[in-house]
Amino acid sequence: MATHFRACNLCEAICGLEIETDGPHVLSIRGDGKDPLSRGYLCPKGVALQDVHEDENRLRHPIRKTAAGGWEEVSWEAAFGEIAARSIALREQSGSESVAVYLGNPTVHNYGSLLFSRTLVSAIGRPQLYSATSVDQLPHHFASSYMFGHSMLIPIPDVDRTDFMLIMGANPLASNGSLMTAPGIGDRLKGIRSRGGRIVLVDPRRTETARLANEHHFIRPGCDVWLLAGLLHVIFAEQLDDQGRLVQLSSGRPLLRQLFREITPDVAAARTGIASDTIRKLARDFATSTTAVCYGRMGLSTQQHGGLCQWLVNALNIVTGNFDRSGGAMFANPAVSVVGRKSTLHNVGRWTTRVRKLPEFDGQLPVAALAEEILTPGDGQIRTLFTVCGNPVLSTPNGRQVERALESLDLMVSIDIYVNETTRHADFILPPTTGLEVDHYDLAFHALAVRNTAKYSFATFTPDKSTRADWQILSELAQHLRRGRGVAGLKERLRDYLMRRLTPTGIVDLGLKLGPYGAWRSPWNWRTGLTLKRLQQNPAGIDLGPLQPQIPKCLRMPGGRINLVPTVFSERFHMVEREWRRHESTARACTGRNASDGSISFYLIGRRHLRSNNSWMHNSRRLMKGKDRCTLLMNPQDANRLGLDNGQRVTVTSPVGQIQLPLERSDTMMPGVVSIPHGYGHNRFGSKIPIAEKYAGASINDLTNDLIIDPLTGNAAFSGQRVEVVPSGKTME
Ligand SMILES: Nc1nc2c(c(=O)[nH]1)N[C@H]1C(S)=C(S)[C@@H](COP(=O)(O)OP(=O)(O)OC[C@H]3O[C@@H](n4cnc5c(=O)[nH]c(N)nc54)[C@H](O)[C@@H]3O)O[C@H]1N2
Ligand SMILES: Nc1nc2c(c(=O)[nH]1)N[C@H]1C(S)=C(S)[C@@H](COP(=O)(O)OP(=O)(O)OC[C@H]3O[C@@H](n4cnc5c(=O)[nH]c(N)nc54)[C@H](O)[C@@H]3O)O[C@H]1N2
Ligand code: SF4
Ligand SMILES: [Mo]
Repeated sequence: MATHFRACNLCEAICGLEIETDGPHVLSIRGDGKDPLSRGYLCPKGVALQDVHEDENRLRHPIRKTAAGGWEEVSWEAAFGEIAARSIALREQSGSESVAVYLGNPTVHNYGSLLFSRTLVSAIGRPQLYSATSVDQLPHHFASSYMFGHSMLIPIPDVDRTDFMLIMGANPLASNGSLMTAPGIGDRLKGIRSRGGRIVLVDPRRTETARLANEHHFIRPGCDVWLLAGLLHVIFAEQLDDQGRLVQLSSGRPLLRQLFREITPDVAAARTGIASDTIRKLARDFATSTTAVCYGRMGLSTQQHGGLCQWLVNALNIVTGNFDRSGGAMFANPAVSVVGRKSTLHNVGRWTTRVRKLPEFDGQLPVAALAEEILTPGDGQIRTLFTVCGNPVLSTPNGRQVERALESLDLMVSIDIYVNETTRHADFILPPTTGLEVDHYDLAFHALAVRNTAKYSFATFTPDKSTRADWQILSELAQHLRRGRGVAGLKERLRDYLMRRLTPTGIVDLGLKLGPYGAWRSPWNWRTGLTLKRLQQNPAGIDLGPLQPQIPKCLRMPGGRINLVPTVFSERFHMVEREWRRHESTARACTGRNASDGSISFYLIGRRHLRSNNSWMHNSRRLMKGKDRCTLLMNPQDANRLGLDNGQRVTVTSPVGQIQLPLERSDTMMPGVVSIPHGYGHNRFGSKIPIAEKYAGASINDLTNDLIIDPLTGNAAFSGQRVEVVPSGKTME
């Protein structure tokens, strides 16, 4: 028997786990009370790591699609060889822009794939790069790049020291926090209350998080920009803006004041559905609180005004002085830095998608355009696709179209642990070791955490010699793909060679030594500074203290100051404002009420459950058992108008598709708004995940329209799309 310590890699909370094993078996998984960040917290998914580890349906060998459409095992060598031969031939025929790579969410939860995905990309040449970023947090990166000079300078709410937290479009009690690594967030939020502080939640659903809030306000989906503008209006009008150090450290304040002159609380109230007195009071409470922080997440990013929202969240924190100081929004200072020296300010629009001409950001194209780029004939049409830890059929808009697109490819290769809704379209699936079988240092989430800590996790189990980690697959695949490219890319080859020799562990060792707490930082540091070895001697992790002010040193802006009003945002704001005024009467009628034909149209929003993890943990019985969670939530008033009972099957229709699922009446929903969780829809033919199939549910993304995006950033706008609901069996006119 042995006890192991590691960080959970499933979500952003990176909880410390204490795992007891007996030979190859897991005996128990508990929260590690000594972990300086999670202090013993874990959620049910952490325990379910055992289920992923033991899952018989998880792939352990590479497989190849047979001519009859079945699967056969192949050796790694044969798989790499054949993939490279076919891919190189296709690339020679149609150019490297006909190759695309999609990186899914778990890439970020695995330091090997995070470090080596670039190796695959550069070995292909200049493929079209897509990722889950553009169905998620792209607006945060976009705002950070324009305001602070680097897309990875993401401000984190200092939840442990704040006296006032305004939470918009996030449900940390279900999600465990995002762009806010804060394990045990429930206790941290309770901490605000017990210090005498306040929590205000703004969400079209009265969520699990509302139970911990002092106030909850329903907001019309997609209208947060007006609330934020209204708050700033009041703050400027009543001269509640802070005159401290940030005035010198930022530019554009007069312009900001000017921009929201006309967004009075009455205007904001009419547009958001929140009373004007509430808006006024919220602005005053926020601005006069000793410390305060506004935190806006998924619900604010995945909507048509995602970019504007994240800009205004930052602006609100900055002008009230709640930025880069304890209790406000702050930057982490992780042991391995993720913010390069070079600004990302100009990493935008250097190329575009072919069909809709959507601009690139930081090297990536919006994934809402992936399917049309595959399906539309012409020069540069995508014919080869590599997916790495991703399930775009369920996680990107217009899933049925994505499915058709994948089916039409000449070559598709998936690095994944399951045959699922996406990978079943692949010609090859290359399964990596995962979870308890891999070692880990969290490059991404230490950089987004509410406290500076560092932790290294050894692999709990030594994987079989015949298996490969994600980084090894990426690296070997890259080596094979490079063979067709002659001497070109010598520099990249050398870099790949060095990285391969170093391995992810060696790279992190270097990062730690050279980082802000590192042994190579200065001659005085070498005895006590961080090295991988020293980190490994502390299996629970090392505490590096609370967040510290980082400005102006951390900024990557040419003038060394924050830009409060980058032109792209003010221009977009003017445009949206003009559009609203032009359509004010129609826009106001769109409160999810009647349409002329008698059917009722609703705003659609998504949700998460504590026992879910995007689309891929539905094969764990311990997580899935209990009542069906893939339901349409609807306010009882609306259900009465449609004559719908609890549990009744309903048909939901959007301009791109139709699904059926059971109705759940719930007064937690704002009238006129309905909610469906994402990540379901496992009923597609060919999936090989039995438990998931039993709890198949339906996919919200069979309804979401790929043409509805945030035009500023290219992020998918899932929230606030329109759907119609009728009892199943009744046909729509
Ligand atoms: N309508 C709607 N759509 C959404 C969202 C929403 O709220 N509403 N949320 C969006 C968000 S925030 C995100 S992040 C995306 C997620 O989008 P994706 O990343 O595309 O989807 P996941 O469901 O996370 O799929 C992860 C895949 O990785 C595989 N996998 C798991 N572990 C490993 C591993 O260690 N190695 C490898 N190689 N593969 C692994 C799984 O089998 C699965 O196929 O979905 C987005 N889509
Ligand atoms: N249990 C669990 N945890 C997870 C995940 C999971 O699938 N399951 N996924 C992980 C991932 S990849 C991510 S990115 C994070 C996301 O973490 P969060 O950002 O906390 O995401 P959600 O829980 O989807 O909460 C989004 C909230 O926004 C609300 N909302 C929708 N539209 C609007 C709107 O227009 N305005 C406002 N104000 N609110 C709106 C929704 O009702 C919902 O309550 O969670 C991570 N953690
Ligand atoms: S909260 Fe996230 S990191 Fe913590 S145990 Fe649950 S899934 Fe793992
Ligand atoms: Mo996400």
